[in-house]
Amino acid sequence: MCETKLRMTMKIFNCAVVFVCCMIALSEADVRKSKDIDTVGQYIWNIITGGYRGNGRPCKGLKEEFLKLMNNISTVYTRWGRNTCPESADLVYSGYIGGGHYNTKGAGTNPQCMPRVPEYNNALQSTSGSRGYLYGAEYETASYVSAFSTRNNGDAVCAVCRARSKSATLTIPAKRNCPEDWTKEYEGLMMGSSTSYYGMNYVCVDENPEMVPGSTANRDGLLLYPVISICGSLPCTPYISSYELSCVVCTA
Ligand SMILES: [Ca+2]
Repeated sequence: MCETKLRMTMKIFNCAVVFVCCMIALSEADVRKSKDIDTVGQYIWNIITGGYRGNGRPCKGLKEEFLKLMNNISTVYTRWGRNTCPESADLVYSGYIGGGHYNTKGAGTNPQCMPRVPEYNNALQSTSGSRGYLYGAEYETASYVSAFSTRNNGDAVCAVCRARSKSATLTIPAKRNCPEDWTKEYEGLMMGSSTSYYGMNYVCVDENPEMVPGSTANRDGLLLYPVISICGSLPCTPYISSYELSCVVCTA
């Protein structure tokens, strides 16, 4: 059995033991009669922390197993516009934002976080025939007043981040804060294509964007523009005409 399968089997076994222990606790008469969720929860926690039935059997050591399982839970998101992750997350890799040319048909609409060093597999070097082109991205923020203004034409970067002990990622447009019980990973500016060019998926670019040093030469490629709200079907107020939209990335 390979190591991965063995680890998975162990996890399933551990979960099964926790489940059985919880069932033992829930079978106690006091717990069955109780409608107080705190009482039930305390029984389960006692099981997990080894406090049930003589401090150990059959559940001794489950606290460590439980915490180990919790540490293995994670969720992944891309932090657009930065080389690093927030303190709450580990860096998986960093790279360059890539995608289709702003004014060319046939490109993918979903920007990619391209690794710094690619790996090719028996690649043929050719532009003949039918091929899709993938470019690097530039910030198009000449008229922007914040940190973005000094990044105009800068080559855009990204980081893929793994948030520990979290299981969900949510990007909310037009918000700077997360719902209750969610953790804010970063906030930023909603960016996408210009109304004059081919469409692309919106991305939430960090409010303090980084770029490749010395990259402000205008070489185009995938272009990242601020996105504004337009009144009509979108109600104003509370939305405001032509305001650049914020965004926030949350985990839970
Ligand atoms: Ca550039």
